[in-house]
Amino acid sequence: MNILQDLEFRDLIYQSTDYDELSERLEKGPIALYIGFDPTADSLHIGSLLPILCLKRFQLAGHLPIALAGGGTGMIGDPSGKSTERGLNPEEIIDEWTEKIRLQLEQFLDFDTKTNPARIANNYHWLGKLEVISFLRDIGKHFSIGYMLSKDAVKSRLSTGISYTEFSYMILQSYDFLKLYEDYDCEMQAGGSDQWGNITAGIELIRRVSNKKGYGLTFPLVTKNDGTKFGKTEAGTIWLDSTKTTPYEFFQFWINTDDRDVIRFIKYFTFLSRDEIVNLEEETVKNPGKREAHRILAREVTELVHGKEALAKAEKISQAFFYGNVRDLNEDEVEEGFKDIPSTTISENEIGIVDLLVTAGVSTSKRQAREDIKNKAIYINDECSTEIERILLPNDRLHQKYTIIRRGKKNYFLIKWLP
Ligand code: 629
Repeated sequence: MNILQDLEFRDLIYQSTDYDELSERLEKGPIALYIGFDPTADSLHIGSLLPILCLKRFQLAGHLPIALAGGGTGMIGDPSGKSTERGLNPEEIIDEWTEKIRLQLEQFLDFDTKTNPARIANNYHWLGKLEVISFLRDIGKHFSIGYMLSKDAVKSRLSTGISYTEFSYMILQSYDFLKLYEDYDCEMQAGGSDQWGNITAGIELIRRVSNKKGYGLTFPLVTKNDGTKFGKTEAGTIWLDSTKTTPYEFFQFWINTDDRDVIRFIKYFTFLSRDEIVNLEEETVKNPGKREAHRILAREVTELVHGKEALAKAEKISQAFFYGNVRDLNEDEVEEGFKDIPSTTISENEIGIVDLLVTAGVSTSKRQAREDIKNKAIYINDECSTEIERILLPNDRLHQKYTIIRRGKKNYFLIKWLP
């Protein structure tokens, strides 16, 4: 299967410039292609993962990926897909974020292979040097206002408002494509479906300035069957930075994929082969209760983003919760696993269980606490605790500082003891 057939099998192609021409060009030999990522936060999130993995797919197929960090465009703000004007962040912050994003992008691509090494660029290097007079004379002249107004990102904002700053964004992204074409022979730009307007504007600029042919490709927006937004949970955005979203949370996010989405996400986010995916799909239809596809999805993506070791830890924490043996977790694992679980700090050296249950919000009243204990619903460090008079002592602490309370099957609470 060639790269286009693979992308098609995975339903990864949303729009492209003339398909037959593109297909012919890709058959001819390696093509350099790029995708841009603006520093709008101090980390990329899983919304960027699909495009990053597509760069990797192209590299694995022998092509030359360029990951572009938008140190310059990040100073302006892309109106694509945004219904309101964005605030401008301070330049020092954007510089810091650009560097972090550059490092994240690096980890997914191969820079050492002799045949088709990946490259990384930061458009601040050229956009930051542009002079307003030459910019307007040399580049601005190629953009008619009518053309710019016809782009969705602008058109949709005319009634609600768009500044000249954001209006100009497409010119900068177009200039990037031209620049990368000239300096790196980069013939193709890809991106999410929201980037189609910017990509085609760049192709148009390349045609006008250099009389050369540019190619464009977009991926579908990742949707979910339940209609909620992909990449967010109640706890917030799923980031690629492990200090913002722990590998355990990351793993859980994928494990919790809706059954109706799981095969589609395996196609989007893993490098499983077509045969493996087809088999897995059959297996899932036969045996949906096994959740084999969910496990494979979570394992593959967590390993891709966080590595083998972090995956092993995430799986260990997940199992401890599932089988009720949190006692086996080491200090690190408790911290990672309980990051988002309600916790209470206790300054006493010892405390009666009924008081503790009320203080920690496990039970709503002392009466309820006694009731819960009698009903065998309370577990201390995953051991059922039936004694109403029990006093929690220092040796009820894991790693000298934690006690884990569970009510029923899966309501966990963390007690942190002050030393
Ligand atoms: C300069 C900047 C370029 C080319 C692209 C860019 C960034 C682009 C953009 N992209 C989104 C972003 O940075 O805003 N103008 O958050 C984001 N992208 C990945 C996918 C996307 C897109 O990084 O293209 O569609 C999300 O899936 O929204 O010369």
